[in-house]
Amino acid sequence: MIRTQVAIIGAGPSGLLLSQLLQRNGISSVVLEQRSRSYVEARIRAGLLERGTVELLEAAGAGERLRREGLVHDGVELAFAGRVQRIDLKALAGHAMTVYGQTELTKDLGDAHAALGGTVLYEATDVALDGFEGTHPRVAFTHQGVRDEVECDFIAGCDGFHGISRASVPAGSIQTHERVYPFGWLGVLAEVPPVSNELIYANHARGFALCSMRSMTRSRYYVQCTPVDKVEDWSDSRFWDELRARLPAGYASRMVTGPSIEKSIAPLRSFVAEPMRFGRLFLVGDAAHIVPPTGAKGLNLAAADVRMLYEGLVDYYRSGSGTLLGEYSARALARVWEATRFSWWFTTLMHRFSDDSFAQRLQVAELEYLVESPAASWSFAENYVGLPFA
Ligand code: RFL
Ligand code: PHB
Repeated sequence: MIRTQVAIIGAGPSGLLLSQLLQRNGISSVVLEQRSRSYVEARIRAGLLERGTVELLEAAGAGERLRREGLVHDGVELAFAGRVQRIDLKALAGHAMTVYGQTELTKDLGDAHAALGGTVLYEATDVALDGFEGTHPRVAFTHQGVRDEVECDFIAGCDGFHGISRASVPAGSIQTHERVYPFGWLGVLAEVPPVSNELIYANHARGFALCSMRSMTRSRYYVQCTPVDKVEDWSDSRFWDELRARLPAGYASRMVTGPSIEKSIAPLRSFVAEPMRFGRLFLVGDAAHIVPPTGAKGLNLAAADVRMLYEGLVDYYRSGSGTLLGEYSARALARVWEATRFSWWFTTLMHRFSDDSFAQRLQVAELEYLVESPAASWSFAENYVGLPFA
């Protein structure tokens, strides 16, 4: 039996960041992760960090390489109807975004955590939560063939959309809201210089495309695909042809192509579970909510949850007051719904849903308004860089 203050399920960005922040404030935790460390660190996902996320990583002592290697982007480009328009995020909303891969961020957090002597039990299977509705929460698990248990004050469910934490809550205590979009994103990573210095979000009659990057020599590109497409359907040459077809001519002719290092398809969905607290169990990050990647909000929302929970836990252990912890669910959900709205809106604006020419013309009209109207550009920019914390 292991005794700790906070049991954390999942060693993704949410779980590692929370554990690290608690550790630096003298609060003990044990992280239980079902996969191996190398598997967790190889998962290619997000790439774009809000300023608040960067600050939290620095507070966790995991921001040194990020400061050195992260690419600061002051703007983004929107391509539609044959034109390209830049939105100056820095000038409009006062903040830039930082390009830094989730793979690198997870490695940095893992290293910082190990350096502080934090405990992560990788390949912990059959995790089972109990007692969180009372005063003695427990988490049972199997590690290296031995069944064991963590006794704790609180459980943080940081185990992603398919995790066990949300599934452990009695059905009558939780409400879920969901929108599944009729398309996916096919993503390719390639060792080629990015086509532009900034990200390009493209609305095209053939479907959405996104040009992102991981460094000045490594590009991350996406095209909208059907929900039934398989990675095997997409040879590298088919992918590059499709991407070029969806970009303005200047970019298409300039784009450097090369063999893919990774290729994967992600379905798109919006999902929110309410509340995010059940007695002594708190849901954090993708365990509680999913946004489509269009707004680059998923990882940033997870970090915002971590910030609020960590503040509540520090306050609880310092002052004995449960007030901030009691506000966790409402505070986190307020931000979650703002980001859910923005991600849904930007997804709806940029993707092709059907052959409906009326809908396509409306998208172009809205994009024209977005780039021409200072008020509309400002609204986009303040949401994209991340709304301020209350
Ligand atoms: P994770 O990363 O899913 O980690 C959960 C961890 O829990 C483990 N786990 C379990 N452990 C023990 N027992 C169990 N029963 C368990 N079940 C699961 C898992 O193995 C895993 O290690 O959730 P977390 O930490 O909340 O982090 C969330 C982010 O990973 C996610 O929101 C982002 O990747 C979303 N996202 C993006 N977010 C951004 O902010 N900016 C972006 O640019 C961005 N781009 C993206 C994205 C997600 C994408 N995909 C693939 C969905 C681009 C894509 C294509
Ligand atoms: C990425 O680089 O993977 C990325 C960037 C912006 C998004 C989504 C994904 O909106």
